[in-house]
Order: sequence, then C-alpha cells, then structure tokens
Amino acid sequence: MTNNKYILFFLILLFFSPLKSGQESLTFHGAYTFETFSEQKACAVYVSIFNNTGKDFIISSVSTDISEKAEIHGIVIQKEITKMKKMENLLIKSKQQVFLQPGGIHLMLMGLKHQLKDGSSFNVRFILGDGSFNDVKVMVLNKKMRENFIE
Ligand SMILES: [Cu+2]
Repeated sequence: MTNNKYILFFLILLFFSPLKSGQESLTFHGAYTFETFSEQKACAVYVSIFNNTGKDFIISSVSTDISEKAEIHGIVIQKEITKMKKMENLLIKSKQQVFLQPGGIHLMLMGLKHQLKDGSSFNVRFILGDGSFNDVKVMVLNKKMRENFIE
C-alpha cells in the first residue's frame, strides 16, 4: 500500500511539475508593463523566463502588434552612467532562469500605436533561434505599482 502511494505521488509530480522532461520549450511567467501616458511612445516589458528543458534556447527576436518596433535591451554602465543597449539575441541555457526586470534586461517597445491602459493586456511574440515561437500575454499595471518595483 505504502509503495503504491509512493508511486502515485511521483506520477502526480511528473504530471504537474513544470520540470518534467517532456517540456519542449521555454516557459514565460508574469509578463508585465506599466500603463503609459497619452504621448508616451516607448515602454519596457518585464518577464521571467524558465528553461526547464535539456536544451539551450536563443531568443532571436521579439514582436508585437502594439508597437512599430520591439527589441531586447541590456544595460551597460559607461562612466557611471547606465545606458540601454540593444541585444542581438538572448541565450537561455538549459535549466537556467532569466529575469527581465527594472534595472536589468528588458524588452523595449518603440513606436507605441496607442496608449496602454491599466488592466489591459497584449501579446508579445518571442521568436526562437529554431524558428519556433511563444506568444506571451503581457499585463498592463497601474503606474503607482512602479514604486514597488524600483528602488
Ligand atoms: Cu530599453
């Protein structure tokens, strides 16, 4: 009886665990941006990316309907000034997690086609090096929330 329970427990784990080996691609969690004011033409998008697979993945580009352009940006510090720099791609190694967050790597949407309102959402497509893609829902948060995210 105990043995069966043990097996059942592991079957359940296998079934529900995001770490199961059957997973083929990257997992994206909690994508968000902040609401924009009417004349704002660019915004940053943040997301947590998990690679629970046995393979490395490269995110080669991103795109969305809501802006003319979308890029992956990193941060470089030159003479004590923090600057954003376009990254040609983003490598997510096997079993690695990468957190796109304020002050670090982020997506930059430029040429916003409309104002982003608190509580709305839109999709960003992450295009991978092998030609596959993931469509990720991005939540638009109230800008008052920003204070909780930035030091
Ligand atoms: Cu940027």
